[in-house]
Amino acid sequence: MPFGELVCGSPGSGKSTYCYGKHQLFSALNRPISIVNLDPANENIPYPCAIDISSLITLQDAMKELGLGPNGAMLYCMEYLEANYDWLDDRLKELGKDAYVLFDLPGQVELSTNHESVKRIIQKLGKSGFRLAAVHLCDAHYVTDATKYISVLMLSLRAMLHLELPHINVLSKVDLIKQYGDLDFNLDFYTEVQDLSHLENLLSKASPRYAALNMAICSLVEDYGLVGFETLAVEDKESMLHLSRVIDKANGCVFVPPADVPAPEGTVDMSSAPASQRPNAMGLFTSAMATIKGPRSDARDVQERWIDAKEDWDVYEKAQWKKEGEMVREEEAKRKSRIRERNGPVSQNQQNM
Ligand SMILES: Nc1nc2c(ncn2[C@@H]2O[C@H](COP(=O)(O)OP(=O)(O)O)[C@@H](O)[C@H]2O)c(=O)[nH]1
Ligand SMILES: [Mg+2]
Repeated sequence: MPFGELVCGSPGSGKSTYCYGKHQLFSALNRPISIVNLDPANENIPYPCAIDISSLITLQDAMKELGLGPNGAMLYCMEYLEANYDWLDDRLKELGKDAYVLFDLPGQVELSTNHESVKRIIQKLGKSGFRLAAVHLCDAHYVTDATKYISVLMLSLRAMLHLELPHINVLSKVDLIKQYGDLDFNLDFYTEVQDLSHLENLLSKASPRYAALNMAICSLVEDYGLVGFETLAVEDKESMLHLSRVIDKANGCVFVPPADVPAPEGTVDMSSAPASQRPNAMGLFTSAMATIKGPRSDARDVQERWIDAKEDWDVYEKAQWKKEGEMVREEEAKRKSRIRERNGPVSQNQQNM
């Protein structure tokens, strides 16, 4: 059964960068991954693209042919894709049944909040067997200001109600948050969306005329009780791994490597251990339902890493990377000296093998 993510969010929220980061992570983990670019305005695509909407239609074509502006042309492109869904379906089938597909959406928010084409494309994907989760990226910059935070809550809620998918809201670029100044509350206040009445003072100060309206929006968001956020710093491996676990859990994906794929280096071979000690590869449901624990799984850890002790952590991680680099170099030198001992002097070509 193919699984996938619908990566949405405003322009510049980090969608394409996230897709590229996830491609690197999954490739390193030997997990299959394909990326479908559905943004006809995406010119410099950073990741290897399995399917690109530009081979069906480009934004420029739509603007030129129909005399539309960029926004209207974007909506037209999505309607065109919906009308030519078979084009997408044929290419997705070529990726196989075990594909894991990221759909990189355009940044126009109306596509995930009220325009119907993307929603109908999602329904068609569902009918052809796809298990999708929506990953909605919101720039973490929004939490530095109470009124902006309200707008991102509304946007997230609207997207959740419209797309009707398992949905994960993500505060992206959390590594940059410290540079926007001090937060009024701890990060977990913003990620958990528990008691928005605490925002009242800030909202009355920021825009007294709209304080009542803002508080009404807060209570609406609270009444639904749907919105919460994960965090993401795309270059932080722990952050990417945590988000991947959350998404796997949301769309019910449990990755089982194909039988012919070698286990990653360092995996302990338990095949000859008694059954009571071997990991239970059949217990898929248990692992899907397990609580997600680990570094960066708690907003308080994220706060410490990127806000409270950012400089100390930067120094620590740099030292760790240096150590890792030295270990890799040492291992490589040992490997080459083993080859030399075995074969006598070797050519440059053999050394590089
Ligand atoms: N510091 C930092 N920058 C990021 C992160 N994710 C994306 N960016 C930057 O944000 C900008 C916009 O990203 P892009 O992926 O093009 O956004 P898109 O329009 O949503 O596809 C680029 O300059 C990225 O390098 C992140 O996690 N941390
Ligand atoms: Mg993009």
